[in-house]
Amino acid sequence: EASLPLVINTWPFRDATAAAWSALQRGASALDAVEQGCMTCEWEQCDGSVGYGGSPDENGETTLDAMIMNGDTMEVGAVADLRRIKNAISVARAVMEHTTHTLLAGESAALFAQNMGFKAEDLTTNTSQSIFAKWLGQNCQPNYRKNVSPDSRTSCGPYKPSPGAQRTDQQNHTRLDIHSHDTIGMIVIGRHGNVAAGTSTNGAKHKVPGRVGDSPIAGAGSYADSTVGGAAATGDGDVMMRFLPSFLAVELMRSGMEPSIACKTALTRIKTHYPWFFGALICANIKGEYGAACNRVAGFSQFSYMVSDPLTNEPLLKKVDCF
Ligand code: SD4
Repeated sequence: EASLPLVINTWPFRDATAAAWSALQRGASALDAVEQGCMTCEWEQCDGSVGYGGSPDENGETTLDAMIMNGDTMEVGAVADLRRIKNAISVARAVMEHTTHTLLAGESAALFAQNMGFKAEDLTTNTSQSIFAKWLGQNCQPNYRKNVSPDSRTSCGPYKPSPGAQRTDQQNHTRLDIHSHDTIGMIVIGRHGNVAAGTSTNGAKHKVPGRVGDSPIAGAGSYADSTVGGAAATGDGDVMMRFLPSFLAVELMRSGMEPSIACKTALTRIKTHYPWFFGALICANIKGEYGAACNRVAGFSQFSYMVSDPLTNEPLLKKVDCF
Protein backbone atom coordinates (compact mmCIF):
# COMPACT_ATOMS: atom_id res chain seq x y z
CA GLU A 1 0.00 0.00 0.00
CA ALA A 2 1.17 3.50 -0.77
CA SER A 3 0.13 6.90 0.37
CA LEU A 4 0.92 10.54 -0.18
CA PRO A 5 2.67 12.82 0.42
CA LEU A 6 6.04 11.12 0.22
CA VAL A 7 9.61 12.15 0.93
CA ILE A 8 12.40 9.79 -0.10
CA ASN A 9 16.12 10.52 -0.08
CA THR A 10 19.45 8.77 -0.53
CA TRP A 11 21.53 7.67 2.51
CA PRO A 12 20.54 7.77 6.18
CA PHE A 13 20.20 11.57 6.20
CA ARG A 14 17.32 11.65 8.65
CA ASP A 15 17.34 15.36 9.41
CA ALA A 16 16.98 16.13 5.72
CA THR A 17 13.96 13.84 5.47
CA ALA A 18 12.46 15.38 8.61
CA ALA A 19 12.98 18.91 7.29
CA ALA A 20 11.25 18.09 4.00
CA TRP A 21 8.47 16.28 5.78
CA SER A 22 7.80 19.08 8.20
CA ALA A 23 7.81 21.58 5.33
CA LEU A 24 5.04 19.51 3.72
CA GLN A 25 3.13 19.43 7.00
CA ARG A 26 3.26 23.21 7.05
CA GLY A 27 1.67 23.25 3.59
CA ALA A 28 4.84 23.87 1.59
CA SER A 29 5.06 22.73 -2.04
CA ALA A 30 7.00 19.64 -3.11
CA LEU A 31 9.62 21.98 -4.53
CA ASP A 32 10.00 23.86 -1.23
CA ALA A 33 10.26 20.55 0.61
CA VAL A 34 13.09 19.36 -1.65
CA GLU A 35 14.93 22.63 -1.15
CA GLN A 36 14.48 22.49 2.64
CA GLY A 37 15.61 18.88 2.78
CA CYS A 38 18.74 19.32 0.66
CA MET A 39 19.58 22.58 2.43
CA THR A 40 19.53 20.77 5.77
CA CYS A 41 22.28 18.49 4.52
CA GLU A 42 24.27 21.45 3.19
CA TRP A 43 24.31 23.07 6.64
CA GLU A 44 24.96 19.79 8.44
CA GLN A 45 27.64 18.81 5.89
CA CYS A 46 26.00 15.37 5.75
CA ASP A 47 28.76 12.76 5.82
CA GLY A 48 31.26 15.37 4.69
CA SER A 49 30.12 14.84 1.12
CA VAL A 50 27.36 17.43 0.99
CA GLY A 51 28.04 21.12 1.48
CA TYR A 52 31.17 23.04 2.45
CA GLY A 53 34.33 21.56 3.92
CA GLY A 54 34.34 18.25 2.03
CA SER A 55 35.89 16.59 -1.03
CA PRO A 56 38.73 19.05 -1.66
CA ASP A 57 39.83 19.01 -5.30
CA GLU A 58 43.46 18.74 -6.49
CA ASN A 59 43.96 22.35 -5.39
CA GLY A 60 42.38 21.78 -1.99
CA GLU A 61 39.21 23.69 -2.86
CA THR A 62 35.68 22.46 -2.14
CA THR A 63 33.23 23.11 -4.99
CA LEU A 64 29.55 22.24 -5.07
CA ASP A 65 27.10 20.72 -7.57
CA ALA A 66 23.33 20.90 -7.10
CA MET A 67 20.07 20.81 -9.04
CA ILE A 68 16.37 21.13 -8.45
CA MET A 69 13.56 20.10 -10.80
CA ASN A 70 9.88 20.95 -10.84
CA GLY A 71 7.96 18.02 -12.31
CA ASP A 72 4.86 20.16 -12.91
CA THR A 73 6.55 22.59 -15.27
CA MET A 74 9.65 20.54 -16.18
CA GLU A 75 11.77 23.52 -15.16
CA VAL A 76 15.26 22.84 -13.84
CA GLY A 77 17.82 25.02 -12.11
CA ALA A 78 21.34 23.81 -11.44
CA VAL A 79 24.81 24.91 -10.44
CA ALA A 80 28.06 23.10 -11.11
CA ASP A 81 31.57 23.71 -9.79
CA LEU A 82 30.04 26.40 -7.56
CA ARG A 83 32.63 28.16 -5.44
CA ARG A 84 32.43 30.06 -2.12
CA ILE A 85 28.65 29.70 -1.66
CA LYS A 86 27.38 27.21 0.91
CA ASN A 87 23.71 26.97 -0.02
CA ALA A 88 24.02 25.40 -3.49
CA ILE A 89 20.47 24.02 -3.75
CA SER A 90 18.99 27.48 -3.23
CA VAL A 91 21.31 28.97 -5.84
CA ALA A 92 20.08 26.20 -8.17
CA ARG A 93 16.53 27.25 -7.39
CA ALA A 94 17.42 30.89 -8.09
CA VAL A 95 18.78 29.84 -11.50
CA MET A 96 15.44 28.17 -12.17
CA GLU A 97 13.30 31.02 -10.95
CA HIS A 98 15.27 34.09 -11.96
CA THR A 99 16.79 33.08 -15.29
CA THR A 100 15.67 31.20 -18.37
CA HIS A 101 18.83 29.06 -18.13
CA THR A 102 19.18 25.61 -16.64
CA LEU A 103 22.79 25.35 -15.47
CA LEU A 104 25.37 27.90 -14.35
CA ALA A 105 28.95 26.87 -13.61
CA GLY A 106 32.14 27.90 -11.85
CA GLU A 107 33.19 31.44 -10.97
CA SER A 108 30.30 32.93 -12.91
CA ALA A 109 27.82 30.85 -10.96
CA ALA A 110 29.34 32.19 -7.75
CA LEU A 111 29.05 35.73 -9.05
CA PHE A 112 25.41 35.11 -10.00
CA ALA A 113 24.77 33.82 -6.48
CA GLN A 114 26.39 36.87 -4.91
CA ASN A 115 24.32 39.15 -7.09
CA MET A 116 21.24 37.24 -5.92
CA GLY A 117 22.20 38.01 -2.32
CA PHE A 118 23.94 34.79 -1.29
CA LYS A 119 26.89 35.27 1.02
CA ALA A 120 30.34 34.43 -0.35
CA GLU A 121 32.51 32.59 2.16
CA ASP A 122 35.41 30.19 2.16
CA LEU A 123 34.23 26.59 1.83
CA THR A 124 37.49 25.30 3.30
CA THR A 125 37.46 23.92 6.84
CA ASN A 126 40.04 22.27 9.08
CA THR A 127 38.62 18.95 7.96
CA SER A 128 38.95 19.65 4.25
CA GLN A 129 42.44 21.05 4.82
CA SER A 130 43.54 17.92 6.61
CA ILE A 131 42.03 15.64 3.91
CA PHE A 132 43.98 17.67 1.36
CA ALA A 133 47.21 17.65 3.38
CA LYS A 134 46.99 13.90 3.83
CA TRP A 135 46.51 13.42 0.09
CA LEU A 136 49.53 15.61 -0.68
CA GLY A 137 51.51 13.52 1.80
CA GLN A 138 50.50 10.40 -0.09
CA ASN A 139 51.82 11.70 -3.41
CA CYS A 140 48.37 12.89 -4.37
CA GLN A 141 46.82 9.47 -4.72
CA PRO A 142 44.15 8.47 -5.43
CA ASN A 143 43.20 10.83 -8.17
CA TYR A 144 41.30 10.79 -11.39
CA ARG A 145 44.08 10.94 -13.95
CA LYS A 146 44.24 8.24 -16.56
CA ASN A 147 47.71 8.68 -18.05
CA VAL A 148 49.73 8.58 -14.88
CA SER A 149 51.36 5.43 -13.65
CA PRO A 150 49.98 4.36 -10.28
CA ASP A 151 53.36 4.80 -8.61
CA SER A 152 54.22 7.99 -10.35
CA ARG A 153 55.37 10.79 -8.07
CA THR A 154 54.43 13.39 -10.65
CA SER A 155 50.73 13.58 -10.13
CA CYS A 156 50.76 16.57 -7.77
CA GLY A 157 50.59 19.94 -9.41
CA PRO A 158 48.91 21.21 -12.54
CA TYR A 159 47.11 18.67 -14.68
CA LYS A 160 49.28 17.66 -17.60
CA PRO A 161 49.08 14.55 -19.70
CA SER A 162 52.16 12.53 -18.95
CA PRO A 163 53.49 9.45 -20.67
CA GLY A 164 53.12 6.67 -18.18
CA ALA A 165 51.21 3.50 -17.71
CA GLN A 166 47.62 3.85 -18.87
CA ARG A 167 45.32 3.77 -15.92
CA THR A 168 41.81 2.71 -16.72
CA ASP A 169 38.63 4.02 -15.14
CA GLN A 170 38.39 0.72 -13.36
CA GLN A 171 41.86 0.91 -11.81
CA ASN A 172 41.00 4.39 -10.73
CA HIS A 173 37.77 3.25 -9.24
CA THR A 174 39.45 0.74 -6.98
CA ARG A 175 41.30 3.67 -5.46
CA LEU A 176 38.14 5.50 -4.55
CA ASP A 177 36.52 5.32 -1.20
CA ILE A 178 32.97 4.17 -1.86
CA HIS A 179 31.97 5.34 1.55
CA SER A 180 33.00 8.87 0.76
CA HIS A 181 30.33 9.13 -1.93
CA ASP A 182 27.25 10.41 -0.25
CA THR A 183 25.33 12.94 -2.28
CA ILE A 184 21.87 13.79 -1.11
CA GLY A 185 19.28 13.08 -3.77
CA MET A 186 15.65 13.67 -2.80
CA ILE A 187 12.26 13.11 -4.38
CA VAL A 188 9.09 14.63 -2.94
CA ILE A 189 5.62 13.73 -4.15
CA GLY A 190 3.04 16.16 -2.83
CA ARG A 191 -0.43 15.29 -1.66
CA HIS A 192 -1.85 15.85 -5.15
CA GLY A 193 0.91 14.03 -6.96
CA ASN A 194 3.15 17.01 -7.73
CA VAL A 195 6.70 15.77 -8.12
CA ALA A 196 9.92 17.62 -7.32
CA ALA A 197 13.46 16.29 -7.13
CA GLY A 198 16.87 17.64 -6.25
CA THR A 199 20.46 16.84 -5.42
CA SER A 200 23.34 18.50 -3.59
CA THR A 201 26.95 17.32 -3.30
CA ASN A 202 30.56 18.39 -3.06
CA GLY A 203 31.37 15.73 -5.64
CA ALA A 204 34.45 13.57 -5.61
CA LYS A 205 37.50 13.82 -3.36
CA HIS A 206 40.66 15.04 -5.12
CA LYS A 207 38.86 15.64 -8.38
CA VAL A 208 40.54 17.51 -11.19
CA PRO A 209 39.54 21.18 -10.69
CA GLY A 210 36.58 21.95 -12.92
CA ARG A 211 35.19 18.43 -12.68
CA VAL A 212 31.38 18.29 -12.63
CA GLY A 213 29.57 15.09 -11.72
CA ASP A 214 26.12 13.71 -12.43
CA SER A 215 24.37 15.52 -9.60
CA PRO A 216 23.60 18.85 -11.37
CA ILE A 217 22.65 17.20 -14.67
CA ALA A 218 18.92 16.74 -15.26
CA GLY A 219 18.15 13.10 -15.91
CA ALA A 220 21.46 12.02 -14.41
CA GLY A 221 21.48 13.26 -10.78
CA SER A 222 17.71 13.43 -10.58
CA TYR A 223 14.55 13.78 -12.63
CA ALA A 224 10.93 14.66 -11.91
CA ASP A 225 7.80 14.45 -14.01
CA SER A 226 4.45 14.96 -12.32
CA THR A 227 2.74 12.67 -14.85
CA VAL A 228 4.93 9.74 -13.70
CA GLY A 229 7.18 10.21 -10.68
CA GLY A 230 10.80 10.95 -9.86
CA ALA A 231 14.23 9.42 -9.44
CA ALA A 232 17.58 10.42 -7.91
CA ALA A 233 21.06 8.93 -8.07
CA THR A 234 24.20 8.65 -5.98
CA GLY A 235 27.52 7.06 -6.75
CA ASP A 236 30.27 7.29 -9.38
CA GLY A 237 29.00 10.37 -11.16
CA ASP A 238 31.68 10.28 -13.82
CA VAL A 239 30.30 6.96 -15.03
CA MET A 240 26.63 7.40 -14.16
CA MET A 241 26.20 10.68 -16.04
CA ARG A 242 26.95 8.84 -19.28
CA PHE A 243 23.68 6.93 -18.92
CA LEU A 244 21.10 9.40 -17.52
CA PRO A 245 19.86 6.79 -15.05
CA SER A 246 17.30 9.06 -13.35
CA PHE A 247 15.67 9.87 -16.69
CA LEU A 248 15.71 6.23 -17.69
CA ALA A 249 14.12 5.10 -14.42
CA VAL A 250 11.30 7.63 -14.79
CA GLU A 251 10.70 6.50 -18.37
CA LEU A 252 10.59 2.87 -17.24
CA MET A 253 8.02 3.78 -14.59
CA ARG A 254 6.07 5.61 -17.31
CA SER A 255 5.82 2.34 -19.18
CA GLY A 256 4.37 0.72 -16.07
CA MET A 257 7.44 -0.64 -14.33
CA GLU A 258 7.42 -0.85 -10.55
CA PRO A 259 9.82 1.67 -8.91
CA SER A 260 12.34 -0.80 -7.49
CA ILE A 261 12.54 -2.68 -10.81
CA ALA A 262 12.93 0.60 -12.67
CA CYS A 263 15.88 1.51 -10.40
CA LYS A 264 17.48 -1.87 -10.93
CA THR A 265 16.95 -1.86 -14.69
CA ALA A 266 18.49 1.60 -15.08
CA LEU A 267 21.56 0.54 -13.07
CA THR A 268 21.84 -2.73 -14.98
CA ARG A 269 22.31 -0.72 -18.19
CA ILE A 270 25.38 0.90 -16.63
CA LYS A 271 26.69 -2.33 -15.17
CA THR A 272 26.78 -3.91 -18.63
CA HIS A 273 29.55 -1.48 -19.51
CA TYR A 274 31.12 -0.79 -16.11
CA PRO A 275 30.61 -3.86 -13.88
CA TRP A 276 32.66 -2.31 -11.07
CA PHE A 277 30.94 1.08 -10.85
CA PHE A 278 29.30 2.08 -7.62
CA GLY A 279 25.83 3.52 -7.93
CA ALA A 280 22.44 3.57 -6.26
CA LEU A 281 19.07 4.94 -7.38
CA ILE A 282 15.86 5.82 -5.57
CA CYS A 283 12.56 5.97 -7.47
CA ALA A 284 8.97 6.91 -6.62
CA ASN A 285 5.77 7.14 -8.65
CA ILE A 286 2.82 9.47 -8.24
CA LYS A 287 0.82 6.79 -6.44
CA GLY A 288 3.40 7.00 -3.66
CA GLU A 289 5.03 3.65 -4.42
CA TYR A 290 8.79 3.74 -4.10
CA GLY A 291 11.90 1.59 -4.33
CA ALA A 292 15.68 1.63 -4.57
CA ALA A 293 18.52 -0.41 -6.00
CA CYS A 294 22.31 -0.45 -5.87
CA ASN A 295 25.12 -2.13 -7.71
CA ARG A 296 27.12 -4.54 -5.56
CA VAL A 297 30.82 -3.77 -5.52
CA ALA A 298 33.64 -4.79 -3.23
CA GLY A 299 32.95 -3.50 0.25
CA PHE A 300 29.44 -2.36 -0.51
CA SER A 301 26.44 -4.67 -0.44
CA GLN A 302 23.59 -2.70 1.08
CA PHE A 303 22.31 0.81 0.42
CA SER A 304 20.43 2.88 3.00
CA TYR A 305 17.81 5.46 2.22
CA MET A 306 15.12 7.37 4.10
CA VAL A 307 11.38 7.49 3.59
CA SER A 308 8.62 9.53 5.16
CA ASP A 309 4.96 9.11 4.25
CA PRO A 310 1.67 8.89 6.17
CA LEU A 311 2.32 5.18 6.78
CA THR A 312 5.78 5.61 8.29
CA ASN A 313 4.58 8.62 10.28
CA GLU A 314 8.20 9.66 10.83
CA PRO A 315 11.41 9.44 8.81
CA LEU A 316 12.16 5.75 8.50
CA LEU A 317 15.48 4.15 7.55
CA LYS A 318 15.18 1.59 4.73
CA LYS A 319 17.82 -0.73 3.36
CA VAL A 320 18.09 -2.53 0.08
CA ASP A 321 20.51 -5.35 -0.77
CA CYS A 322 22.61 -4.54 -3.81
CA PHE A 323 22.26 -6.82 -6.81
C1 SD4 B 1 29.38 12.75 -7.91
N1 SD4 B 1 27.43 11.41 -7.70
O1 SD4 B 1 29.72 13.93 -7.88
C2 SD4 B 1 28.28 12.32 -7.01
C3 SD4 B 1 28.88 11.74 -5.78
C4 SD4 B 1 27.95 10.87 -5.05
O2 SD4 B 1 27.45 9.40 -3.46
O3 SD4 B 1 26.83 10.63 -5.36
N2 SD4 B 1 28.30 10.25 -4.05
O4 SD4 B 1 29.91 11.92 -8.63
